[in-house]
Amino acid sequence: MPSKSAAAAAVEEKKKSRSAIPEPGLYIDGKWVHSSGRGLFETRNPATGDVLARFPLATPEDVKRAVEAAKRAFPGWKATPAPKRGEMLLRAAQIMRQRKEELGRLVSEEMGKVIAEGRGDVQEAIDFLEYIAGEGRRLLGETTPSELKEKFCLTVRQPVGVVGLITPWNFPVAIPVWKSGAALISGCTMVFKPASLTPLCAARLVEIYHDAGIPPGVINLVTGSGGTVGDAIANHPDIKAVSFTGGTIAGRDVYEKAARRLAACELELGGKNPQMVMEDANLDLALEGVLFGAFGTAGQRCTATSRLIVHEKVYDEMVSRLVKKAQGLRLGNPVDPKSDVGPVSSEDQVRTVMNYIDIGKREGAKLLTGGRRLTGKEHAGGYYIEPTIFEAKHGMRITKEEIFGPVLSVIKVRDFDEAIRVANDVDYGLSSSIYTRDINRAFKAMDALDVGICYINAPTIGAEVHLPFGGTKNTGNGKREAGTVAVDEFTEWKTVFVDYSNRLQKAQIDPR
Ligand code: UN1
Repeated sequence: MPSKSAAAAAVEEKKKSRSAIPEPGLYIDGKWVHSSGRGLFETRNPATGDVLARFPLATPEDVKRAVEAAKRAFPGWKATPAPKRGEMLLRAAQIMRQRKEELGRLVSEEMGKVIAEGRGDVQEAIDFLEYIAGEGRRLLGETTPSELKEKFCLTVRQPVGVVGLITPWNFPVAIPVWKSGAALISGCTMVFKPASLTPLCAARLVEIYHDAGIPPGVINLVTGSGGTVGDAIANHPDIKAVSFTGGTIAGRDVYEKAARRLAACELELGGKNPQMVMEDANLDLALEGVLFGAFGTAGQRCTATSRLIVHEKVYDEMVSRLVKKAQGLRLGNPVDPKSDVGPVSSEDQVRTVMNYIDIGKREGAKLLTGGRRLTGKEHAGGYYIEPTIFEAKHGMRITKEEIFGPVLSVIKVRDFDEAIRVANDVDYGLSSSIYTRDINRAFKAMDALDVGICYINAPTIGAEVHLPFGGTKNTGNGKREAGTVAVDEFTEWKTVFVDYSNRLQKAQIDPR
């Protein structure tokens, strides 16, 4: 039994180690502040279970405070010339570039993607900031002739006001930047709620914006649960647009709440992305593509390949080579450059993915490789699931529902038409890919696939920021992020008629 002083020392030690864990708080009106509540949650490294930081479980009161700050900041930010706003975004990109290694590592540690992809996440954010900074010198409107003499017609984009951004954990830097970069260049101020698995990445991003000179109140970070903070954002009467990336159920809920008060809403939800391999494909290339598409980011991309649809003529060869390759992937700590695949993001995610593996087995899909959670010494404390491949029949749940983990279903088809039919026969429509050397088929696929993104001879993942991102069906609500349309969700058109005739002219009524 330890002596009293040893026990006291142990308590002291515990306290110290507790206080060594950062607690950044909320960022409201340009300052890191306490929540009005006392609740905290932890963010952990999914490879080890180590606690990285604690953040407030913010209250509806905190959201109100954040909205008030954003409202106060809005007129000044709107009045800031858009090219000046762009300069600040460019500065943020420069800071991010300087801190790329540290941030990439943090992405890896907090979210669990392998380090090369952690750096990629940050690079995607840099790319977008650089791209959208230039939009500050465009934000183009139209001029067009009037039907009347001495009258001038034009359109201008106006920022919608305060916006709410609700972001996921799988791209903890890139996706918050797609949304915040587009909102900022548009002249909006914001309340930003990051996923509860990756608030530390969000806090770093906010610091970078702060250091880049974004004024107080323009960005406000409120951490906590979707049920409390997300709801308060979706319901707040002064939040004019909500941009959400996440699951379909939560997305529909946000959409309904925003719709009730006629706020704009942009959703980017799930996917069930197919890679099709035709009999004339370059199989080596198709093989590399599917390994990256299905098991990159441990399958946790909205764009991840979750179905491999293979022409019967090349099926056996493709599948046997794929299984062998998948078995060679090294599952390990994501910060180790030798790891090919990292852990999934949380215990919850383990449960969901393992449940789908069970469902696959029960519905008669043939497990070709993987299927286990690894808990041995090398993987202790982490959420590791083996790259898993099922031979499945189209129609099984594992071929229709989003799993969001390292689980791939392979499906045999007779021909191109069946491949397209199977590819389209799901409730999602985000990404897709076809491997073929036949240019006619490539173009036919491009036309026939009911999706937002289509790759020819490339995997389903890896979209570039200067093109629109999003999907059809249950993947969203018809909107797109990034690309030339990135500012659409954060701006409204104002149509202006200037009559310089000095007389009352009546459109539609004056004689022609
Ligand atoms: C996502 O999974 O939600 O296209 C985003 C890609 C990445 C972005 C994915 N550039 O795979």
